[in-house]
Amino acid sequence: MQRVIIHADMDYFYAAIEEREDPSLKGKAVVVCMYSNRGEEGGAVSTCNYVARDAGIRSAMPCRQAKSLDPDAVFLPVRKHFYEEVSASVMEILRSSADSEESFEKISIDEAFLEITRSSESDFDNAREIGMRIKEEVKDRERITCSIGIGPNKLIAKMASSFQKPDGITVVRPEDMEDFLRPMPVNKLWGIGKVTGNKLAEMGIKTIGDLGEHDIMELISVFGKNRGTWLKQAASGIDATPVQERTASDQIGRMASLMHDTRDEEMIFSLLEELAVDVLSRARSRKAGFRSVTVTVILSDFKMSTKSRTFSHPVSDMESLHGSAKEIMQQFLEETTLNFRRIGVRVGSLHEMTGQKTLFDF
Ligand code: DCP
Ligand code: MG
Ligand code: MG
Repeated sequence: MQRVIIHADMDYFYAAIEEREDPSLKGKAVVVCMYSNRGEEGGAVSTCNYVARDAGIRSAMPCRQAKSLDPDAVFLPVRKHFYEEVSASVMEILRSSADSEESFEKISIDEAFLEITRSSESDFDNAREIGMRIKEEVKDRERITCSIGIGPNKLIAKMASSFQKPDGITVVRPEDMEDFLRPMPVNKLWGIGKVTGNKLAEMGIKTIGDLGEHDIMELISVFGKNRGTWLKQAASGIDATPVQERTASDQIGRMASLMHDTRDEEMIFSLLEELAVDVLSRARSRKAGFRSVTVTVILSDFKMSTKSRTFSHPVSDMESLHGSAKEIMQQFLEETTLNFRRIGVRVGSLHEMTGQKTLFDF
């Protein structure tokens, strides 16, 4: 079956969140800076919005240089905890659009791959519709934009998402893959860094098309067998690597925001129960028992904490899950006076339960 993969990447992520939080920033150049212990002078640009990019400001540039490029730009310090929370919400939207829990792969704070082979029925027009829906949902729920790339594999999807930025969507069908890649500068090929880029330039290879036509034996003699073969294949858009959650394949979890920041126990415990019911039904549909229950809370200061309970043997009943989740939550409530913003429930150390009856089967 023809694979269909989406890569989604948020636009100017940290700066977009700052813009959303303070509408007076709209239209201004916004630069988010990672300040060092030398204070404002020693920092580097983490990211900036597109107004600032028009002035030539870029990620990793010294903040001092950014300031000289646009003295009117607004400089803000990085608020990592806050961005991580927005990231978690975005990832939930993306994960729920993938074919299954397992066909989702977060690759950084603002980007992920999703396989949609099944839900698109391998049709790239359907895939575009799914991509548009994701963009709308991210915009509605988080009030930021993202760019989406769709292709027959991860390599093409990743390169397609950066083709039209910001707020773009680019669909590359298998038959258009080579035309899409051929004219691009070779250092745009995903996986080529500075060192390889420089070596290729020395060899007179400027575009991805040049690389695809280059003698494979020469590539192998310069880069070694694995890397040389990879370069040749990647230049033709060949990539068979699966979309795979890198961590947490041994876990099932869900997080959600409370209606507003609160310590109201009724609100917190009713959401906790809803999450536990959802997690349990997913565990059961995977015929999985579990040996650990973890509760995560994000407080009003955006700090995240987790606590777990471990059982001596795998369980799969509501009482074990919900009962321990409630106990853990009670402990969190006793430990802090802050309001709760988001909560999550997760089960881990999954065990296959095939052939065994669970309490639910009776
Ligand atoms: N980031 C950082 N330092 C860098 C690069 C990135 O701190 N050198 C952080 C800030 C970015 C976030 O990671 O907002 C995501 O990185 P991206 O490369 O996706 O860049 P942006 O989302 O900011 O912009 P774009 O619209 O190009 O995706
Ligand atoms: Mg981004
Ligand atoms: Mg990114």
